[in-house]
Amino acid sequence: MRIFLTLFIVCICSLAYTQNSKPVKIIIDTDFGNDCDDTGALAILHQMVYNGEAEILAAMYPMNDEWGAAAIDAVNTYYGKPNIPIGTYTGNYVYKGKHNDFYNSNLAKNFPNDLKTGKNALDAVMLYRKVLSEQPDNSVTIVVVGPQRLLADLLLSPGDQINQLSGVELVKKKVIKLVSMGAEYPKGDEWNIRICPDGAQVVAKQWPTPIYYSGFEIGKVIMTGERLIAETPITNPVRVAFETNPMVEKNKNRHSWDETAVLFAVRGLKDYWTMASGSLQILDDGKNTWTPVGKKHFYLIAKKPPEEMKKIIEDMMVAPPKQ
Ligand SMILES: [Ca+2]
Ligand SMILES: [Ca+2]
Repeated sequence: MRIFLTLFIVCICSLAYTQNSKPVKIIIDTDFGNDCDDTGALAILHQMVYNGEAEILAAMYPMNDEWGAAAIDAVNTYYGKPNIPIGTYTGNYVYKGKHNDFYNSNLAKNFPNDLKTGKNALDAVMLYRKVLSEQPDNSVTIVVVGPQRLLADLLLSPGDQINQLSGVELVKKKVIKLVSMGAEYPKGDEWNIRICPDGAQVVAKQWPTPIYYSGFEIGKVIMTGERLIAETPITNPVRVAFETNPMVEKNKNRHSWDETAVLFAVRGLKDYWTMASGSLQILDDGKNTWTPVGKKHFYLIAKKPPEEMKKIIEDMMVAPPKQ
Protein backbone atom coordinates (compact mmCIF):
# COMPACT_ATOMS: atom_id res chain seq x y z
CA MET A 1 0.00 0.00 0.00
CA ARG A 2 2.78 2.31 1.00
CA ILE A 3 4.67 1.60 -2.27
CA PHE A 4 1.54 2.31 -4.31
CA LEU A 5 0.99 5.51 -2.41
CA THR A 6 4.60 6.58 -3.00
CA LEU A 7 4.32 5.69 -6.70
CA PHE A 8 1.06 7.60 -6.93
CA ILE A 9 2.64 10.70 -5.38
CA VAL A 10 5.68 10.44 -7.67
CA CYS A 11 3.37 10.17 -10.72
CA ILE A 12 1.29 13.17 -9.64
CA CYS A 13 4.42 15.23 -8.96
CA SER A 14 6.03 14.37 -12.29
CA LEU A 15 2.75 15.13 -14.10
CA ALA A 16 2.61 18.51 -12.41
CA TYR A 17 6.24 19.08 -13.30
CA THR A 18 5.66 18.19 -16.97
CA GLN A 19 2.66 20.50 -17.16
CA ASN A 20 4.48 23.34 -15.48
CA SER A 21 7.57 22.94 -17.63
CA LYS A 22 5.67 23.12 -20.94
CA PRO A 23 6.02 26.56 -22.52
CA VAL A 24 2.79 28.57 -22.39
CA LYS A 25 1.54 29.17 -25.94
CA ILE A 26 0.91 32.90 -26.21
CA ILE A 27 -0.82 35.21 -28.65
CA ILE A 28 -0.14 38.82 -27.62
CA ASP A 29 -2.63 41.53 -28.67
CA THR A 30 -0.91 44.89 -28.15
CA ASP A 31 -1.65 48.55 -28.98
CA PHE A 32 2.01 49.53 -29.47
CA GLY A 33 2.83 53.18 -30.11
CA ASN A 34 0.94 55.26 -27.56
CA ASP A 35 2.12 54.11 -24.16
CA CYS A 36 5.50 52.35 -23.92
CA ASP A 37 4.59 49.59 -21.44
CA ASP A 38 3.53 47.54 -24.48
CA THR A 39 7.20 47.35 -25.54
CA GLY A 40 8.25 46.40 -22.01
CA ALA A 41 5.63 43.65 -22.02
CA LEU A 42 6.90 42.24 -25.31
CA ALA A 43 10.50 42.45 -24.04
CA ILE A 44 9.81 40.38 -20.92
CA LEU A 45 7.77 37.93 -22.99
CA HIS A 46 10.83 37.31 -25.18
CA GLN A 47 12.95 36.68 -22.07
CA MET A 48 10.39 34.15 -20.83
CA VAL A 49 10.61 32.47 -24.27
CA TYR A 50 14.39 32.17 -23.80
CA ASN A 51 13.72 30.64 -20.35
CA GLY A 52 11.51 27.97 -21.90
CA GLU A 53 8.47 29.36 -20.07
CA ALA A 54 6.59 30.64 -23.15
CA GLU A 55 6.20 30.35 -26.90
CA ILE A 56 4.94 33.28 -29.00
CA LEU A 57 2.49 32.01 -31.64
CA ALA A 58 1.61 35.43 -33.05
CA ALA A 59 1.30 39.12 -32.25
CA MET A 60 -1.75 41.24 -33.08
CA TYR A 61 -2.08 45.00 -33.52
CA PRO A 62 -5.63 46.30 -32.91
CA MET A 63 -5.30 49.92 -34.12
CA ASN A 64 -6.03 51.20 -37.61
CA ASP A 65 -2.70 52.73 -38.61
CA GLU A 66 0.11 51.32 -40.68
CA TRP A 67 3.05 51.51 -38.24
CA GLY A 68 2.16 49.34 -35.25
CA ALA A 69 2.63 45.94 -36.87
CA ALA A 70 6.06 46.90 -38.25
CA ALA A 71 7.13 48.37 -34.87
CA ILE A 72 6.17 45.06 -33.20
CA ASP A 73 8.20 43.26 -35.88
CA ALA A 74 11.18 45.51 -35.05
CA VAL A 75 11.09 44.44 -31.38
CA ASN A 76 10.66 40.77 -32.32
CA THR A 77 13.57 41.10 -34.76
CA TYR A 78 15.76 42.69 -32.04
CA TYR A 79 15.08 39.63 -29.90
CA GLY A 80 16.05 37.29 -32.73
CA LYS A 81 12.51 36.26 -33.71
CA PRO A 82 11.89 38.06 -37.05
CA ASN A 83 9.37 35.51 -38.31
CA ILE A 84 6.66 35.63 -35.65
CA PRO A 85 3.41 36.16 -37.59
CA ILE A 86 1.88 39.60 -37.04
CA GLY A 87 -1.72 40.59 -37.71
CA THR A 88 -3.08 44.11 -37.98
CA TYR A 89 -6.57 45.58 -37.72
CA THR A 90 -8.11 46.24 -41.12
CA GLY A 91 -11.56 47.51 -40.07
CA ASN A 92 -12.76 51.07 -39.62
CA TYR A 93 -13.80 51.23 -35.97
CA VAL A 94 -13.41 54.73 -34.53
CA TYR A 95 -11.74 54.41 -31.12
CA LYS A 96 -12.99 56.69 -28.35
CA GLY A 97 -9.51 58.02 -27.54
CA LYS A 98 -6.46 59.25 -29.47
CA HIS A 99 -3.77 56.71 -30.29
CA ASN A 100 -0.52 58.68 -30.63
CA ASP A 101 2.42 57.63 -32.78
CA PHE A 102 4.99 58.23 -30.02
CA TYR A 103 7.38 55.57 -31.33
CA ASN A 104 5.76 53.27 -33.90
CA SER A 105 6.89 54.97 -37.12
CA ASN A 106 10.35 55.53 -35.60
CA LEU A 107 10.75 51.83 -34.77
CA ALA A 108 9.23 50.76 -38.11
CA LYS A 109 11.52 53.00 -40.18
CA ASN A 110 14.76 52.99 -38.18
CA PHE A 111 15.09 49.53 -36.66
CA PRO A 112 15.59 46.31 -38.62
CA ASN A 113 12.35 44.58 -39.60
CA ASP A 114 11.13 43.06 -42.83
CA LEU A 115 7.47 44.05 -42.49
CA LYS A 116 8.27 47.77 -42.97
CA THR A 117 4.58 48.76 -42.88
CA GLY A 118 1.36 47.29 -41.58
CA LYS A 119 0.19 47.17 -45.19
CA ASN A 120 2.35 44.04 -45.43
CA ALA A 121 0.82 42.48 -42.31
CA LEU A 122 -1.95 39.88 -42.28
CA ASP A 123 -5.52 40.69 -41.30
CA ALA A 124 -5.56 40.11 -37.55
CA VAL A 125 -8.91 38.32 -37.23
CA MET A 126 -7.96 35.99 -40.09
CA LEU A 127 -4.58 35.34 -38.43
CA TYR A 128 -6.28 34.65 -35.09
CA ARG A 129 -8.51 32.07 -36.82
CA LYS A 130 -5.58 30.48 -38.67
CA VAL A 131 -3.24 30.26 -35.66
CA LEU A 132 -5.94 28.92 -33.34
CA SER A 133 -6.97 26.32 -35.93
CA GLU A 134 -3.40 24.98 -36.08
CA GLN A 135 -3.02 24.53 -32.30
CA PRO A 136 -4.02 21.62 -30.04
CA ASP A 137 -7.34 21.95 -28.20
CA ASN A 138 -7.36 23.94 -24.94
CA SER A 139 -3.76 25.03 -25.39
CA VAL A 140 -3.60 28.74 -26.27
CA THR A 141 -3.34 31.68 -23.87
CA ILE A 142 -4.29 35.07 -25.31
CA VAL A 143 -3.01 38.17 -23.54
CA VAL A 144 -4.59 41.46 -24.55
CA VAL A 145 -2.86 44.65 -23.39
CA GLY A 146 -4.81 47.11 -25.51
CA PRO A 147 -8.46 47.56 -26.53
CA GLN A 148 -10.50 44.43 -27.22
CA ARG A 149 -11.72 45.23 -30.73
CA LEU A 150 -9.96 42.28 -32.38
CA LEU A 151 -11.12 39.81 -29.73
CA ALA A 152 -14.73 40.96 -30.15
CA ASP A 153 -14.42 40.67 -33.94
CA LEU A 154 -12.89 37.21 -33.53
CA LEU A 155 -15.82 36.09 -31.36
CA LEU A 156 -18.31 37.50 -33.88
CA SER A 157 -16.54 35.95 -36.92
CA PRO A 158 -18.44 33.27 -38.85
CA GLY A 159 -17.04 29.94 -40.02
CA ASP A 160 -14.94 30.30 -43.16
CA GLN A 161 -12.49 28.44 -45.41
CA ILE A 162 -9.87 28.43 -42.62
CA ASN A 163 -12.19 26.73 -40.12
CA GLN A 164 -15.89 25.96 -40.25
CA LEU A 165 -16.31 26.84 -36.55
CA SER A 166 -17.68 30.24 -35.54
CA GLY A 167 -15.38 32.52 -33.58
CA VAL A 168 -16.97 31.61 -30.24
CA GLU A 169 -16.75 27.88 -31.04
CA LEU A 170 -13.14 28.16 -32.19
CA VAL A 171 -12.08 30.06 -29.06
CA LYS A 172 -13.95 27.59 -26.84
CA LYS A 173 -12.10 24.69 -28.50
CA LYS A 174 -8.56 26.09 -28.67
CA VAL A 175 -8.12 28.73 -25.96
CA ILE A 176 -7.43 27.85 -22.36
CA LYS A 177 -7.47 31.35 -20.90
CA LEU A 178 -7.66 35.04 -21.74
CA VAL A 179 -5.60 37.53 -19.75
CA SER A 180 -6.54 41.18 -20.07
CA MET A 181 -4.92 44.37 -18.88
CA GLY A 182 -8.27 46.01 -18.45
CA ALA A 183 -10.65 47.85 -16.11
CA GLU A 184 -10.14 48.74 -12.44
CA TYR A 185 -11.34 46.79 -9.41
CA PRO A 186 -13.82 46.70 -7.88
CA LYS A 187 -14.90 49.61 -10.06
CA GLY A 188 -13.33 52.21 -12.31
CA ASP A 189 -12.86 53.79 -15.71
CA GLU A 190 -9.79 52.42 -17.49
CA TRP A 191 -8.33 53.40 -20.90
CA ASN A 192 -8.24 50.01 -22.70
CA ILE A 193 -11.92 49.47 -21.93
CA ARG A 194 -12.99 53.10 -22.37
CA ILE A 195 -11.64 53.50 -25.92
CA CYS A 196 -13.60 50.46 -27.16
CA PRO A 197 -16.35 49.75 -24.61
CA ASP A 198 -18.57 47.83 -27.04
CA GLY A 199 -15.69 45.45 -27.86
CA ALA A 200 -14.93 44.86 -24.17
CA GLN A 201 -18.65 44.26 -23.51
CA VAL A 202 -18.80 41.56 -26.20
CA VAL A 203 -15.70 39.90 -24.71
CA ALA A 204 -16.91 40.09 -21.08
CA LYS A 205 -20.30 38.64 -22.03
CA GLN A 206 -19.46 36.08 -24.73
CA TRP A 207 -15.87 34.90 -24.19
CA PRO A 208 -16.19 31.16 -23.51
CA THR A 209 -13.10 30.59 -21.28
CA PRO A 210 -12.14 32.14 -17.93
CA ILE A 211 -10.86 35.72 -18.20
CA TYR A 212 -8.19 37.00 -15.82
CA TYR A 213 -7.99 40.78 -15.53
CA SER A 214 -4.91 42.65 -14.40
CA GLY A 215 -6.54 45.90 -13.35
CA PHE A 216 -5.34 49.49 -13.51
CA GLU A 217 -4.34 49.36 -9.83
CA ILE A 218 -1.95 46.40 -10.32
CA GLY A 219 0.47 47.98 -12.80
CA LYS A 220 0.04 51.52 -11.49
CA VAL A 221 2.23 51.02 -8.41
CA ILE A 222 5.10 49.22 -10.21
CA MET A 223 7.35 51.76 -11.92
CA THR A 224 9.81 50.32 -14.47
CA GLY A 225 12.01 51.44 -17.35
CA GLU A 226 14.81 53.58 -15.88
CA ARG A 227 17.40 50.81 -16.17
CA LEU A 228 16.84 50.51 -19.94
CA ILE A 229 18.91 53.63 -20.54
CA ALA A 230 21.73 52.74 -18.14
CA GLU A 231 22.00 49.09 -19.10
CA THR A 232 20.94 48.60 -22.72
CA PRO A 233 22.29 49.95 -26.04
CA ILE A 234 20.71 52.59 -28.27
CA THR A 235 20.04 49.84 -30.79
CA ASN A 236 17.39 48.50 -28.37
CA PRO A 237 13.96 49.58 -29.70
CA VAL A 238 12.41 49.08 -26.24
CA ARG A 239 14.88 51.56 -24.75
CA VAL A 240 14.04 54.04 -27.50
CA ALA A 241 10.29 53.62 -26.93
CA PHE A 242 10.76 54.53 -23.26
CA GLU A 243 13.36 57.22 -23.88
CA THR A 244 11.21 59.13 -26.37
CA ASN A 245 7.80 58.64 -24.73
CA PRO A 246 6.34 61.89 -23.35
CA MET A 247 4.33 60.00 -20.73
CA VAL A 248 7.34 58.61 -18.84
CA GLU A 249 8.59 60.26 -15.66
CA LYS A 250 11.84 62.29 -15.71
CA ASN A 251 13.80 59.18 -14.70
CA LYS A 252 12.13 57.32 -17.61
CA ASN A 253 9.96 55.10 -15.47
CA ARG A 254 6.44 54.17 -16.47
CA HIS A 255 3.62 52.19 -14.83
CA SER A 256 3.86 48.43 -15.53
CA TRP A 257 0.31 47.81 -16.67
CA ASP A 258 1.07 45.61 -19.66
CA GLU A 259 4.12 43.87 -18.18
CA THR A 260 2.09 42.57 -15.22
CA ALA A 261 -0.56 41.09 -17.53
CA VAL A 262 2.08 39.27 -19.60
CA LEU A 263 3.86 38.08 -16.46
CA PHE A 264 0.62 36.58 -15.13
CA ALA A 265 -0.25 35.07 -18.53
CA VAL A 266 2.98 33.06 -18.49
CA ARG A 267 3.69 32.41 -14.81
CA GLY A 268 0.26 32.45 -13.17
CA LEU A 269 -0.18 33.73 -9.62
CA LYS A 270 3.17 32.54 -8.14
CA ASP A 271 3.72 34.49 -4.93
CA TYR A 272 3.11 37.73 -6.85
CA TRP A 273 -0.68 37.90 -6.57
CA THR A 274 -3.86 36.39 -5.26
CA MET A 275 -7.17 36.77 -7.08
CA ALA A 276 -10.89 37.32 -6.64
CA SER A 277 -13.60 35.62 -8.71
CA GLY A 278 -16.87 37.06 -9.93
CA SER A 279 -18.26 38.88 -12.90
CA LEU A 280 -17.18 42.11 -14.62
CA GLN A 281 -19.83 44.50 -15.93
CA ILE A 282 -18.91 47.12 -18.50
CA LEU A 283 -21.19 50.11 -18.99
CA ASP A 284 -21.75 51.73 -22.38
CA ASP A 285 -19.33 54.57 -21.55
CA GLY A 286 -16.59 52.12 -20.55
CA LYS A 287 -16.89 52.47 -16.79
CA ASN A 288 -16.86 49.14 -14.99
CA THR A 289 -18.35 47.53 -11.91
CA TRP A 290 -17.83 44.10 -10.36
CA THR A 291 -20.18 41.50 -8.88
CA PRO A 292 -18.42 38.98 -6.60
CA VAL A 293 -20.55 36.05 -7.77
CA GLY A 294 -19.53 33.23 -10.15
CA LYS A 295 -16.29 31.83 -11.57
CA LYS A 296 -16.31 33.44 -15.01
CA HIS A 297 -13.99 36.37 -14.39
CA PHE A 298 -11.07 36.92 -12.04
CA TYR A 299 -9.04 39.96 -11.08
CA LEU A 300 -5.56 40.05 -9.62
CA ILE A 301 -4.84 41.33 -6.12
CA ALA A 302 -1.30 42.47 -5.33
CA LYS A 303 0.67 40.35 -2.87
CA LYS A 304 4.40 40.98 -3.40
CA PRO A 305 5.63 44.52 -2.62
CA PRO A 306 5.92 46.80 -5.71
CA GLU A 307 9.71 47.17 -5.31
CA GLU A 308 10.16 43.40 -5.58
CA MET A 309 7.85 43.23 -8.60
CA LYS A 310 9.86 46.07 -10.18
CA LYS A 311 13.04 44.04 -9.88
CA ILE A 312 11.49 40.90 -11.39
CA ILE A 313 10.12 42.85 -14.37
CA GLU A 314 13.10 45.16 -14.94
CA ASP A 315 15.66 42.35 -14.75
CA MET A 316 13.90 40.89 -17.79
CA MET A 317 13.34 44.25 -19.51
CA VAL A 318 17.08 44.94 -19.60
CA ALA A 319 18.32 41.40 -20.31
CA PRO A 320 20.00 41.21 -23.72
CA PRO A 321 18.71 39.32 -26.76
CA LYS A 322 19.98 35.77 -27.22
CA GLN A 323 20.89 34.39 -30.61
CA1 LIG B 1 9.31 39.96 -39.73
CA1 LIG C 1 -1.12 48.75 -24.10
